[in-house]
Amino acid sequence: MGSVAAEEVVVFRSKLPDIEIDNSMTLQEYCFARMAEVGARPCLIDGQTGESYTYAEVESASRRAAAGLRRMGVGKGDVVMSLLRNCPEFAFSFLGAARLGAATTTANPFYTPHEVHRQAEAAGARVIVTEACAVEKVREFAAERGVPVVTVDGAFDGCVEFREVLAAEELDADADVHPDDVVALPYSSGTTGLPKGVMLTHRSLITSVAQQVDGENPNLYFSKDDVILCLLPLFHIYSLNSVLLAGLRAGSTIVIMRKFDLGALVDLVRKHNITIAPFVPPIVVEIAKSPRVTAEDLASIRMVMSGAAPMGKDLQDAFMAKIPNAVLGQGYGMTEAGPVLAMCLAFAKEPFKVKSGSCGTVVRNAELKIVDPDTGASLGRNQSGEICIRGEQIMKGYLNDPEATKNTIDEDGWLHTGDIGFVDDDDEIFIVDRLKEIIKYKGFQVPPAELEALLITHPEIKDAAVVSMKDDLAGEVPVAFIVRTEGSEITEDEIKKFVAKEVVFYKRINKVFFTDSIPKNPSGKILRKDLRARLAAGIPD
Ligand code: 4UU
Repeated sequence: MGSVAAEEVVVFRSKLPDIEIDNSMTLQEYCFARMAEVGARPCLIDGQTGESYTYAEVESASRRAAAGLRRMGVGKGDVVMSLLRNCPEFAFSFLGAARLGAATTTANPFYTPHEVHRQAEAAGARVIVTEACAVEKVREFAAERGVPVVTVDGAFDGCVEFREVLAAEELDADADVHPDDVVALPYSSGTTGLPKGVMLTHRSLITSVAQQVDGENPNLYFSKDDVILCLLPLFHIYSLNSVLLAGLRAGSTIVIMRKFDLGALVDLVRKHNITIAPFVPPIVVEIAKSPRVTAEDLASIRMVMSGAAPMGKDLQDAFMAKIPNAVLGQGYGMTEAGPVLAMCLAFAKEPFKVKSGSCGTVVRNAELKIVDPDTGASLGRNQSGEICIRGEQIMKGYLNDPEATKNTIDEDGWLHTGDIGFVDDDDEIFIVDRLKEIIKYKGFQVPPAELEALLITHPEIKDAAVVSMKDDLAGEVPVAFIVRTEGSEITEDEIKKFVAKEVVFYKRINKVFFTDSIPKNPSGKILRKDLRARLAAGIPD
């Protein structure tokens, strides 16, 4: 039967022809391949301080960071944890580690100590690079494990300043790196369970970036003259891949913004003549709605990209009315997919006409299929099913978790996204639902399993289930169904506070519904669909 089904696979491809991708080099060689041409051009600009680094300076800083990290004991196969808001040092450290054949595991500096420790421990971090706002969170862990802590914004007791790391002589030669060595190790819960280390190799990231910005007619056309706003957090794969790495490869200027603020954003756009603005839907909403932001403010922007969460047609149309001269479209990514599966073809150098609400067309040099989630049968156009992707850009697997890897990438090499969507007559992809349990708060991952595991540690909670609820501002928020232990009168407020102490702000429980039991299937799996249906019907208990 397997072979019959295999013959019937309907494969969707880009409208752009495949290109030659040399993914046998290292990621840093690939990103700096045009150094002779761009060396003296501005590469990174720190939006806050105005400090600017040319391509040659960024390359040199990455060689010095490599040497400095090596002095601290980092070598091939090791992991550096980057716990930073956006700053130039993020790039120096990431590229420096890559030169040593080490991987960077990125995490949110606003994580709680508990969240940071868990990831640092699981990833086996050898050095932690962080900043003032997070340094106290890692102290204890670092001391216990003998892990050096590097800070980018000042001196702290017992920590090394990034300045000192950079004071090293440039690394003479990069480590001998194999294309299948891991270079980035972001954490994602994927289609189910707890966050896992996603092994992205030099080969996967080069392939992904090339699929976007390389070729005679790049799908995502960034040029040397473009100025890209790096506002989305670099610790998330969207910004790391499609802003930093893609921007470096294209020789563009990248303006780094630490945190979102509409006024500051407008100032930066005006000051630096930003041409490309990668956003997430909540930012698009805020700009579309703000009477303070005018078309004139944003006049230099020629391209606005949205991704990481759904953007409906209405929002897209409302935003386009605000900046009529820019192209607005979506990218569709998933950490495990390398991350980009699909990109708006109106972003191409020779653009195609596209529809509002579509999340793009599958990238070139890749195959996409839609399967019936129940039967696994491959579906044709305009039929909704699970989106699957295949190509050299996808992850090598989850770190130390062959079981989860096998459940995500099947034996034919197809990565199952857990997203439900269809491909229309013009090869455009529309996402309509999600099969997987992940909740996306403004594009950030909130893994229900993590919150459930935490909730049931409370002595007064017998059982718990966390599902998403629609929210105008955040897109989705986590809500909990709780079964109290007998005699317990624990309140909604107490439960919310209990969770809030342990998790980053966007994982906080928004609402609690008390119930007698959590619906489960015979093997004990929570029937989230039933709970979501209860919410939708407005009768949660
Ligand atoms: C509806 O969100 C991401 C990566 C996003 C990305 C990356 C590079 C966007 C554009 C780009 O250029 O990764 P994760 O792992 O945090 O979350 C993955 C999930 C997807 O499976 C899907 O459910 O986030 C959702 N998602 C989207 N949903 C991502 N993009 C979209 C989208 N529309 N455009």
